[in-house]
Amino acid sequence: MYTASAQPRTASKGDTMIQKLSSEQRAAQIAQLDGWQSVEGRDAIKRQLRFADFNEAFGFMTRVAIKAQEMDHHPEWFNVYSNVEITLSTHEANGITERDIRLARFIDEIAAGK
Ligand code: HBI
Repeated sequence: MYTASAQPRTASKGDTMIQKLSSEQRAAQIAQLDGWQSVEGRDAIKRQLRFADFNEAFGFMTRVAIKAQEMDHHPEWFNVYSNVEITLSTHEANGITERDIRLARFIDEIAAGK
């Protein structure tokens, strides 16, 4: 359950950023990402990442957390030691939107530089 964020949300319900992608759009966008796959039985995408150690994994999570807060769009994630599993979906749209793709692209960029 999300609490309203401190900043007033600029996106209106009609905002394309929070409109669910069509299955064609979703497939095309996922194809351009790195290592993401659809979640079985849910309109969401997930990716597993492995780092050198816990410090690297948590440093990565910190960078993603800062970006997520900036975007007001947050991942669902799970971390055990050097492994991070991330799932992205837009809860307000109950599916994948441009926000998820944008955050996934950011994650791919910083993971590539790890
Ligand atoms: N993160 N993944 C995701 N999906 C949302 O719908 C969402 C979010 N972070 C913040 C947020 N929505 C807030 O804008 C609303 O809870 C008000």
